Amino acid sequence: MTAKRALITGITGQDGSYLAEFLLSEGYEVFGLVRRSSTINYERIAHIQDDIHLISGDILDQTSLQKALITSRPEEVYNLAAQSFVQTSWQQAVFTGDVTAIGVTRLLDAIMTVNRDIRFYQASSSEMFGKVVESPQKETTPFYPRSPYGVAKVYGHWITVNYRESYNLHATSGILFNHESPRRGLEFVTRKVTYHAAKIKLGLANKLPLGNLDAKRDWGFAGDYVRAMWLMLQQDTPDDYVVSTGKTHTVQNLVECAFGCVGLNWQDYVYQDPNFMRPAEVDLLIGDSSKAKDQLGWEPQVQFEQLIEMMVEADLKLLQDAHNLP
Ligand code: NAP
Ligand code: G4F
Repeated sequence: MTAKRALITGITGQDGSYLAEFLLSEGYEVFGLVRRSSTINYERIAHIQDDIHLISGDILDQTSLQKALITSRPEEVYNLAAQSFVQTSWQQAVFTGDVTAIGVTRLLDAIMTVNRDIRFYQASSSEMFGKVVESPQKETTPFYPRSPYGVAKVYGHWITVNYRESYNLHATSGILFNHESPRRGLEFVTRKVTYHAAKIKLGLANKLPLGNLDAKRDWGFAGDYVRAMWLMLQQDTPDDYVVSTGKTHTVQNLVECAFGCVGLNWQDYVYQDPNFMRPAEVDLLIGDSSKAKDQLGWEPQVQFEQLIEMMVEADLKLLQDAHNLP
């Protein structure tokens, strides 16, 4: 039997790297769309680079998407490409819309042109719930986005639903709550905190500026969440699914946990910096993923405390290696 083929946009990102690993372990031939940059940023996929195929392209460039589909001939496409940092979306609102919203339509149109049998996954987000109108949030909870990023993701979600209903595409939207890992970008709050806790422990820093410590998030492990993406595309019928842990913690809980891992009192190092406050905040996210549990058989394996410990340990090792410390 020939291997199934999958194309991942955003393969150089946190989720793209875990998803590529997972699909390889399932016997897939994996293709990844990578955009041109003056320095190569393949750190997250360096260990599997010989096992995957990278195709040059950009979610902003329609023709490159069509060519990528023609070259890779995938059965499944996972659209993970996005300007994914909420804070930046206020500084670059139009760009965020072009990449994170209209990019989805470009890719769906390319699928319409090249092969309508391709199964499509859209990386939707709990940021769409924003100023939440009910808790916990589930598939039927109305959206109320609070950032240009959240607004762009709402567009991406609805265009996916619309192409499914208009053209009968196997197009699915995974509404994923925050998920983290040692590969998380340093600008996101979990990684910023675990990296700084490790740095302070090793005597390489002595301060950590943060924004809103009261915001609550439903944080899970990225490795668990990419499995849910794949399970969605194995269903006969496309649909929308919430993926979450069902537990919520404040940013302060996160800080306490990370500094606790290295035996330090967070209050000696953390201070509030207005530069990290947002013009509009998402105060509380907590997801109800019972549909994913019932229909996909998906459940998270890694708990919050384990996740933060894993990230702190990885950052300690990273810094020790980089600075030649025992
Ligand atoms: P990430 O680490 O920021 O990765 C984003 C990826 O998109 C990178 O590979 C990036 O490439 C690529 N990209 C950005 N602009 C592009 C463009 N114009 N053309 C092609 N590729 C482009 O994000 P992530 O955490 O892995 O998240 C993956 C997806 O899930 C994103 O769509 C995100 O919005 C969504 N999501 C994430 C979470 C979460 O908690 N992580 C939750 C819900 C939804 P470069 O490496 O070249 O920058
Ligand atoms: O880690 P964050 O930047 O993630 P945010 O905004 O929740 O977005 C992430 O999760 C979404 C899913 O819900 C994804 F769609 C999105 O792509 C991204 O992956 O911030 C989390 C919370 C916020 O309330 C923020 O105000 O932490 C608060 N925070 C407090 N101090 C901070 C900081 N966030 C950052 N990045 N940096 C701080 O210093």
